[in-house]
Order: sequence, then structure tokens, then C-alpha cells
Amino acid sequence: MALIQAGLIDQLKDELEYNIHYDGQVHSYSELIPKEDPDYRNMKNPLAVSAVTQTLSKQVYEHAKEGRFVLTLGGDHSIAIGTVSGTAKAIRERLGREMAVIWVDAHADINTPESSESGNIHGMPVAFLTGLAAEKREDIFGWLKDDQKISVKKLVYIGLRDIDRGEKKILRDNGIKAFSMHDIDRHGIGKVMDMALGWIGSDTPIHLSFDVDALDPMWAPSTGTPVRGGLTLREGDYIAECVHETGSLVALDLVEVNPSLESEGASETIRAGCSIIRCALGDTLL
Ligand code: 4U7
Ligand code: MN
Ligand code: MN
Ligand code: MN
Repeated sequence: MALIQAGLIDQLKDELEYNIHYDGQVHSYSELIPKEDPDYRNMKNPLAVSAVTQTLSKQVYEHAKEGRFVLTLGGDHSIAIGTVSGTAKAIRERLGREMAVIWVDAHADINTPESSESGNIHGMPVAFLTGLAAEKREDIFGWLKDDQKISVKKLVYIGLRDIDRGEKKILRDNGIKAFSMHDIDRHGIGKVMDMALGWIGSDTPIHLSFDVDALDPMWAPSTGTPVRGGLTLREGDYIAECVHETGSLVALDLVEVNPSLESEGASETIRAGCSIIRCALGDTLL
């Protein structure tokens, strides 16, 4: 809501000339939240997060199958279980192609319920989306089917700097491509983007899932799990610009903007979020 109130939709319409399909609503999905939602396999609020992401997945799929670019604003990064599954299915059906995901984040969000120390599902979306975590219960992510999932080979991380022990093992064991802040320091963001996009290969549809905490808290303090030593505002924008330039971007999530946290920095965080979105959608400097 804060991103939209900052004028995002008008910027996309007027400056970038997008034809916007927006229902003018902030979806809180409160009707889907059960009264009782006990922990299950160490997951907190499993029924609620499963129900919300399942509904979101259908919404995203309906747009993407019409060939629309889908922009989702959040919100907790668990929502990517819905967004990525929705686009992955639509892209398979429309183009007969397997989609790639670029995950820009301080965190890898690839804990399984068992490896997670927090039990927070926003630290698990990539595990469910790749099938590294699975659950039979239909009401706890069992609704996620193979045609909604992505391959670990088509996943690339950028900006990592706070990875749990269990996650490091998962990344290593599965040969997952990741560019940490260390890699960005060593090679520079220009080379890192060349390598990241090279790994995916040209002409592959891309879903960009951008967690605002990838940016340094200097630029984006209003977020749930800030980690120092992050991307500059320009590096964040540059990543978005490069992904736009491929011409293969099919969907974007911009998540973990939370103006109620560190509220003196809320407007900075919102401005940074809007900037990344504009860059990903084709705003150019010249
Ligand atoms: B976010 C964490 F333990 N790894 O699993 C976890 F450090 O979407 C953090 O990237 C997850 O903001 C952060 O809870 C999720 C933790
Ligand atoms: Mn979160
Ligand atoms: Mn995240
Ligand atoms: Mn994060």
C-alpha cells in the first residue's frame, strides 16, 4: 500500500506507459486466516501461509497466462511461494519453457522446515519452490505441484550475506549458483550481472524476486531482517536494469517493505523500492 501511495502506479502508467491491470485493492486475505493454526513440522502459521500463497498463486497465474507481466508488492517473502509458482506454471503452458528465478536478497530463504531455526516460512520459500522441501498435506503446501516448481539449476542468488548453516549445506549439495556480497566486492556488480545472466542463458524467461533487505539498511532500513554490508541503491537499481535489458523478465516481486518498522526510514525504503521497480520495468537514465 505504501509503495502505491507513493505514486508507483502513476509512474508506471505515465512515465513508462504501461497499460495497468490493477484492482485498486491491498489484499490482506484476512478471510483465509484460520483461528487456530498450530505449528506443524516446525513451521509457524502453516495453514495461513499455505492458504494465502495458494490463492495468490492462482491470481498470478491468471494474469501471467494472458501474457501480462506480473508485479507483486509485499509483504513477507513467503508470498513468493505463490508468485513464483503462478508464473512458472503459466510460462510452461504458454511458452513450453522452464522459467529461471533471480533471487536478490541478504538471505537465501532456502531452509527446509527441518533446517530452519526460526520456523518462519519467509525463510523457506525457495525450498518449497524447488521441491527441496515438500509436504503431502494439501492444506500445508501439498497443493504445490511439479508444474508450479522451478529447477535448482535455473536459480541464481545475488546479494547474499546472512546464510544459516543448514542453508549453506543445501546450496553446496545442490550446486546452486550464488553471488554473495563477497563476490560483488571482488568482481564488481557489472561482472557479477554478466555471470548471473550468463548462467541462466539468453532467451530464458526470468522471474525476479527482489527482497528489499538485499539493499544496505542505509537505503532500506524499514524491513524485518536488516543485515549490514549490503547493496548500494545504485547496485540494486543496476541489477534491475540489467534484468530488464534481457527482454526476458516476465514477473517481479518487491518484498519485505515494512514502513511500520524503523519508521523514520520508511520513506527512504519506499523510495528505494519504487526505484528498483521502475528500473526493472525499463526506466533508463538517458
Ligand atoms: B527473508 C532466517 F534464521 N534465515 O530462516 C530464517 F536468519 O525473506 C532469516 O529473506 C530469513 O527476509 C529471512 O528465519 C527471510 C534467519
Ligand atoms: Mn519476512
Ligand atoms: Mn527474502
Ligand atoms: Mn531477506
